[in-house]
Amino acid sequence: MQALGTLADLPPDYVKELEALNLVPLWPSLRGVMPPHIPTRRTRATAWRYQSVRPLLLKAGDLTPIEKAERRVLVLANPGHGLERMQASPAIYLGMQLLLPGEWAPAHRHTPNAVRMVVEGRGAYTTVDGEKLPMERGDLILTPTGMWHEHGHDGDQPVVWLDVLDLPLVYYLETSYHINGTQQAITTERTETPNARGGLLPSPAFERRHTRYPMLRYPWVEARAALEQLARVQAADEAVQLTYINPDSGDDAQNILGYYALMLRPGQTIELPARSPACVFHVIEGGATIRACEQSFDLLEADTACVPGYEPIAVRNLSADTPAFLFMADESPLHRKLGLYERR
Ligand code: 1HN
Repeated sequence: MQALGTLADLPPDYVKELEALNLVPLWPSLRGVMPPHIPTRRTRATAWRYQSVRPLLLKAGDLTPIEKAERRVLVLANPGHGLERMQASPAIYLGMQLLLPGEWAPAHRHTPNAVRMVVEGRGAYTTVDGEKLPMERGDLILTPTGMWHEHGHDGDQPVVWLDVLDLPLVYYLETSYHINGTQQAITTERTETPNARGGLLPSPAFERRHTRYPMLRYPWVEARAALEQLARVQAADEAVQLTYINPDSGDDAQNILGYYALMLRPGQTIELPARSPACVFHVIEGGATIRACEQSFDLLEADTACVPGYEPIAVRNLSADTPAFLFMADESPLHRKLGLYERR
């Protein structure tokens, strides 16, 4: 391939003249922005151990009162992007949030979409547009774009959850902002939210409710039972995987990031093909080895890892006797909508 001209090939006076007019020659940078065959990825395969994060998060609880933090979070930042950018991948933000008994993280709404995966503790709740949602270990709680949300905690032990947001993308698009609110009046309080089950949807007053986000809490007990049921009927060498969907439309639960629950049978290894979106693994129960980018991470309960796009990934259950349960997040809804989704 013909090597392209560089900036140094050009007369300095000419380059200065361009600069003064906000002009840039393309050819010295063309290969950089569009390399041959495979994109340049800043995202590095990275793992965060809960055992290391937890004491530092609890210390943040001592050091910084909730009033001084609003959201007491340690961000899982990918060093490949630079820690100050607070991103795990091009579109994924990850953080571990701590709420102590009696604390309240005040109401706000914002343009980025968020979900919470509950890691530890009982008694906390998130109120989303007036709906009070209990937070139990492994539950997935949605706070979609524009919806009011606040967190409270009636229990007696610290509660920790993993926040997943599409903040890096929304920020890049110069569309990220928030609005503070006042404590929401609770319009819906129930421990059991009506869920889609067995292909059936609640239809109060004989009408199907077509709200944009009909389901805001995906209880882990339901997801786990569905995985076990799928494992019973599916071929032993196939991945036992469920997608968190909007039960009304059948689409992904959110517009930008995709969320999945994965069960690894005892001793099972699954090989995921190289796909364009970056993805995140978080262990709910058991343990798993993630192999990608010539690295290998043994993840135990509540550990989290991310892998850049365009890399094949192997996921192996660390145990030969018990299943492992993982939560996954990826950028595939975004890639599909943009027509960039690729599987190699
Ligand atoms: C946010 O609103 C929450 O509501 C958590 O708990 C993490 C990170 C960036 C921007 C907004 C929350 C966040 C966030």
